[in-house]
Amino acid sequence: GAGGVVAAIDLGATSGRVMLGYVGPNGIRLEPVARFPNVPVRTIDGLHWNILELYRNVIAGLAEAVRREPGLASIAVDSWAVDYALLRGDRMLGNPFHYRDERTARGVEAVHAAVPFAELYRTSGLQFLTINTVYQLGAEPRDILDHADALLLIPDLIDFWLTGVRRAERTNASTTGLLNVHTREWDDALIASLGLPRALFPALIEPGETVGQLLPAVAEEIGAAHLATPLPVTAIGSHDTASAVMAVPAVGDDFAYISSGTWSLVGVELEHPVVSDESRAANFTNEGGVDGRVRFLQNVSGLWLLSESVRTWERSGEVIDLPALLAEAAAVAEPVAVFEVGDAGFVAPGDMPSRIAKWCADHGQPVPQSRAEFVRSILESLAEAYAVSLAAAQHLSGKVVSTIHIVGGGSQNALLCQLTADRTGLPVLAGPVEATAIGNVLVQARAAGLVTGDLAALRALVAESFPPVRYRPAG
Ligand code: LFR
Repeated sequence: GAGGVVAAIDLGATSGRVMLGYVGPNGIRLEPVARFPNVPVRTIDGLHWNILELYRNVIAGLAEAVRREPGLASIAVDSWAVDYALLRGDRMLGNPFHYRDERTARGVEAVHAAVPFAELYRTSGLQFLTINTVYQLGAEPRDILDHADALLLIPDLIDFWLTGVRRAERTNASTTGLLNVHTREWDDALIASLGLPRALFPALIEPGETVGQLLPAVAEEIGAAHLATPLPVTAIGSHDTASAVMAVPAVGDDFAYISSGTWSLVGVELEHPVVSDESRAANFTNEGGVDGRVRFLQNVSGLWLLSESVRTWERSGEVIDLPALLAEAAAVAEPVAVFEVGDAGFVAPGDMPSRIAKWCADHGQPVPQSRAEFVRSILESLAEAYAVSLAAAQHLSGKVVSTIHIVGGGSQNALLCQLTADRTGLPVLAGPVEATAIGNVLVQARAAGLVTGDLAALRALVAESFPPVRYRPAG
């Protein structure tokens, strides 16, 4: 292809962004167009995403993108997984819940009473996480489910608002717990066993296919109505982790990845799922990847532990200088506590340092005494969890890796990258920080014919455009 430009909308758990992605045979360049906070809202019935505010920012960002680049070839949206809106016709039935809302505990009980976890795992290949769509649906009131005629995951919802077309993008649909891991289709038998209306689940769409053209009213709103060709919205790996893994700048095949942001998604890429009893017991997931790959990985907690700690400290009115705090953490000389980052007690928002201190006290570990010690303890504990997960991923899949790629926000945390190299004994290649947006851009660019090639070729392009930083293990 001769190259061109597309717009990527990437909605993260703490912020969203709109980027222009310039793609050609010689590389990729990202230009940030808009960045906006994503702040959840607690109302009487629980914790919600402020979805209309997000959509308003998406529209404003797209208007700016079109103003800068009238030659835009395509638009695509990705976000975190599992969360959804229920609709009846064009109307959204209530505001989407945040996956950290506590109601899912009820859902887990209801779902496992109908279908035991071992059977869910055999069918969907998905690790047990209370946040999974299936457990959220288990907590939905019956009358609301019966009243709805569609369930749309967050990127599918934005795509629907942009185009009027309802689809379920396959990589993100794989995080619902209702997709069959072998056929990659909605599992009708499972959906029936759970008493869910089959009609809620829209036709699936593959990354690279066109969702639809912008609705005339939307095109008008973003200043694209006068463009010569109508703007398509393209399906991509709309699960942010699918796009991030797509954009890992790997040169060979023997790599593991850590997509490190609010969560850390730690694993390997496979051709076929692994749904053994052993992988179930180890709680490994088989999520759908771009180009039919399997993301065999584990959700390890992530920078959420750090950001929620910082939020706690800032509640007293103080402003935390994170780079300075990280430097202090790197200088801590005494051994610090290594705690269980995946403990269920760390999932909900709120005072994180107190919860970490309590965990350490309860488990006979030294309680961090300063902010620097808390930060060091968080990063050591994350790096240790990465090492344990990576060893398990290799053991369970039979895939042996020689390099670890860290992409996303955590790739900019030098201390975390070094500790990961030290605790795994493997070289870490860090970056790009915007892997998700890059994966989003590349799949649309390929669909639009701006660039050609298989996954390996696209990854080589990422490596050329965003050379990763290398961390060697100590000793
Ligand atoms: C990362 C991510 C994870 C998913 C979690 C909740 O942003 O998408 O892959 O497990 O958020 O949706």
